[in-house]
Amino acid sequence: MTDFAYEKYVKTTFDESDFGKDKTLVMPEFKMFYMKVDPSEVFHGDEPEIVWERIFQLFDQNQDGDLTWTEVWNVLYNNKQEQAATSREVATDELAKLSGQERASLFKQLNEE
Ligand SMILES: [Ca+2]
Ligand SMILES: [Ca+2]
Repeated sequence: MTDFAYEKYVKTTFDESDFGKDKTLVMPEFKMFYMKVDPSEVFHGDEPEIVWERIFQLFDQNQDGDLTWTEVWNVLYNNKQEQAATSREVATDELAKLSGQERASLFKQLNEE
């Protein structure tokens, strides 16, 4: 997904999860939201409350108990950048292990696709 498509997806999900339509997410709304956009895809809603509270606090930068779009997007967008950087590093490490000939044939394959 491009950054723009991802932002659009997250924003739509944010609006859909905002049942009170007050432009912020409180805990039950946040749970719905986070299960859909969580990049690690490990949350199913049955996690202990303390786990959710930790995540919620991470997002709630001004600690006022609800999450604005800006707060949510700041955290998610930074996570996504970090993940992209990590996968780039892994790919670079893998490339470094290849011999010159393997690398040449890999690039040949990539160019043919
Ligand atoms: Ca709301
Ligand atoms: Ca807040």
